[in-house]
Amino acid sequence: MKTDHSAIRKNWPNHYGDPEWFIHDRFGLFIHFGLYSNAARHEWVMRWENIHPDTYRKYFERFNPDRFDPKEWAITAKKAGYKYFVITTKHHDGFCLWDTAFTDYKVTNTPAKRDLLKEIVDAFRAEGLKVGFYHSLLDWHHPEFPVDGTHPQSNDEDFKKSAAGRDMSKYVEYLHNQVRELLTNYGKVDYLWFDFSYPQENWGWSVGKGAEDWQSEKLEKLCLELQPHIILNDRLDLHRGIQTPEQYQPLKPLVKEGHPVLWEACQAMNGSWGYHRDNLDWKSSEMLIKMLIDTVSKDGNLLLNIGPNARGEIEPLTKERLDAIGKWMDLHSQSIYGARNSDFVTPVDCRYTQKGNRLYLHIFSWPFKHIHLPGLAGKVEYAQFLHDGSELFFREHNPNIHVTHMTAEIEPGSITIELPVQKPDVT
Ligand code: FHN
Repeated sequence: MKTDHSAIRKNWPNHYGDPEWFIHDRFGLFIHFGLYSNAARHEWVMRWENIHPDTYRKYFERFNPDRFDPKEWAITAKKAGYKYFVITTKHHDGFCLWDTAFTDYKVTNTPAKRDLLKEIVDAFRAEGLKVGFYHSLLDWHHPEFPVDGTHPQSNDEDFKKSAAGRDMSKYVEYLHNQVRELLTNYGKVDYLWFDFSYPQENWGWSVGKGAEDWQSEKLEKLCLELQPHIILNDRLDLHRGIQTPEQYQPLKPLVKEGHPVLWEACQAMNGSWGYHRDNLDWKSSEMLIKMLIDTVSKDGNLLLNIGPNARGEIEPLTKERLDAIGKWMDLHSQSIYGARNSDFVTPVDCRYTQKGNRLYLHIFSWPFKHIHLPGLAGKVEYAQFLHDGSELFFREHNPNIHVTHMTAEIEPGSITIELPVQKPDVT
């Protein structure tokens, strides 16, 4: 069933910004870039390898992305069809990608010596993409962040003893101050992506932290005072905002407490958000295109990640996929932007995306000769193949268009379309 957007809007927090741009844009770029990019073994490398802060500091002392070109990033993102981006301002390791006044653990104190966040925001804004900030609630560097199971030194009993008296309220003051700084000094920010609360039951090996700990209500209020149009994700543990299924595709449009909600699947192209030199778990270009189609066919957004390497480059395996997605979007973005799910029954191994009275059929596995489209008989004036045949374009009640590729109805209530014999190359 087509989700009732009026129901979504009724249940959208009315103190949040208008999400219309988000619903239209559908496709966002997640960027994980920081000291872990130098380690090149996942953004949790400090925790997974229990790296002591003194050892991890070598990445700080050597952070100098000499081939960093934010304009090139922004142009590449635009060509790939992205409409907004979400950049890691600070990840769990506590390193700040901007010139913050609240810590020395920041990019302007590394050999990079520049406010990279400002350069990224300026470049992407110049290409017309909406601005999103990822901001980690966790902070393994801050001296008052209570050591928990996520912390790289959570196996170090002496360290945990020395950290016993940490004051969470002092850390939370720091957290709120930095969010204030980010939402004050970088112009219009459209989307804030907090990450992540973890009540005890989710992370047995941590002390667990929730909305009370982060003073989430106060933090949310601060964000909306500074940027009244902003939208937030659901990871302040307030159970509202953009729902963020991670690394999986929901089977149908997301519903929460009986009503449809706005959601965005966040996905990495391989098994790592931060650059990982050895990660072989790459999704193919075709799979990524199908993920985008699948997400929109369920009335959701896709936040597809890249992890630039230590030199600030988008490396070849990522670029190859972005180029393929861009080629497909160049031909078919009209079936993504402003489109949504359909209430027509979807044929096997296909997806529908719908925009007004236009229905787009996306063929995920190529049948031998015919596709059976239930429920369309008498509803479609015509159909035509667009380009590579990976979609059909149905426009209802528009007598000015010629019928093509249609065979006679084979049974009441359905139509069958005849496909070219050869499966064209989708990507
Ligand atoms: O721990 C982080 C992880 O490193 C990454 O940033 C993802 C992206 O959604 N969020 C957390 C895991 O849920």
